Amino acid sequence: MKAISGIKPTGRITLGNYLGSLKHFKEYQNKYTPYIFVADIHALTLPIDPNEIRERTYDLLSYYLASGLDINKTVLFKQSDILEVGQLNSIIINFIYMGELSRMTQFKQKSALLNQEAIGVGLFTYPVLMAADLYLYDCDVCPVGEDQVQHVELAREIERRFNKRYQTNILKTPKAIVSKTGSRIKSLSDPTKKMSKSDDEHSKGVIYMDDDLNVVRKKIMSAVTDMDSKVFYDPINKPGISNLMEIYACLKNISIEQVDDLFKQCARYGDFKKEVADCLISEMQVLQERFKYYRNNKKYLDEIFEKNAGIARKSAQTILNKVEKVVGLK
Ligand code: AQP
Repeated sequence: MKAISGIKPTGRITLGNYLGSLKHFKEYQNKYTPYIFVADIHALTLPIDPNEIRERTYDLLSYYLASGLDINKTVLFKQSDILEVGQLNSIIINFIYMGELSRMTQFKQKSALLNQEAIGVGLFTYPVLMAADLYLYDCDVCPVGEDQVQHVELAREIERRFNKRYQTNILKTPKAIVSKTGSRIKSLSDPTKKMSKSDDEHSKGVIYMDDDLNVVRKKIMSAVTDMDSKVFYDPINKPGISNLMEIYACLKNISIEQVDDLFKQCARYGDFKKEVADCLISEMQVLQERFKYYRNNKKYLDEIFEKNAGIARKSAQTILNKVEKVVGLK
C-alpha cells in the first residue's frame, strides 16, 4: 500500500501545515510506503521569486526529515523532477469542465484577492495538476488537511470520466485521509479563517515553524478568545478557544474530548494558553534543532532528491505509458 502527499514551497511553513499534514506523515511510514514531494510546480500558480522556490524547496525537504520521515521508508522527491506529471496533466485536463474548476473553494478564495485580469490559468487548473500527481504513483491514500479534500474529490471525477470513456481502470485516485485533529488550524488573530503561509508575515495570527520560541509564546498568549473563561469545545461560539484545543489535542495526540476533560476545571484562559504554549514550544524546539542539522547539509539533500527522482519516475513512466496507449498517443 502507498500514500501520497505534498506541500508547496511557497513561504515559511506554518503550524497549520505542520499539524494538518507534516506531523502525520511519519505515522504512515509503518503502514504505507509514503511518496512525499515538494510541490514546486504548484508554487508557480501565484507570482513568486525564483530564489524563494529554490530555498523553500530545501527548507521543506529539511522539515520532512526533521519531522521524522525516514529515507529508507519514504520516497521524498521534487515534483518538477518527474516530467511525466506535465504530460499527464495535458491529457487529463480534457476531462474536466470549467464550471467544475470555478467552483473550487481555494480558487474562489485566492482569485477573489486578485484583479480579474490577473487571475492566472495555472491557479484555475491547479486541481488538475494535483490530480496528475495523485495518479502517477498508484497510491491508495492521500493524507491532507481539510482544505484539500475538495481537490481529491475532483480527481475522482476526472478518474471516473476517463476510465469510463476508455473502458479502463488505469487512473486510480487515492482516498483522502484527514486526521482527526489538526486538519483545520485557524488563524490565532481571526479564528474563523484558515492559518496560511501566504497570510501577512507580520500577522500575530500565524505561527511559523521557524519562529523564535519567545515569539511563539507571545502569539499563543495573545490568541483571540471570547469573553467567557470556560475551556470547552464549541467551534461556532468559541472558535478561538476551540482552535487552541485542536492544536493541543494534535500536539499531545489525544482527542478533543480528552482535552475537554483535562481543562474543564480550568478557571482562566491564561492557564490553558500557558499549557498550550509549553507543549508547542517543547515540540518546536526539537523540530528546529533537527531542521537546522539537515538544512546545513545541502549536498545530502541534493542526493536524496536525485536518488528518489529515479524511484518516483519509474512508477510515473509506467502509468503515463498506459495512459498514452489507451488515448492513442502510442
Ligand atoms: N491551516 C491549516 N490547517 C490544517 N492543514 C493545513 N494545510 C495548510 N494549511 C492548513 C495543509 O498543508 C498541506 C500543504 O499545503 P500547501 O502548501 O500545499 O497548500 P495550502 O493548503 O494552500 O497551504 P497554505 O499554508 O494555505 O499555503 P498558501 O498560503 O501558499 O496557499 C495540505 O495538506 C494542506 O491541507
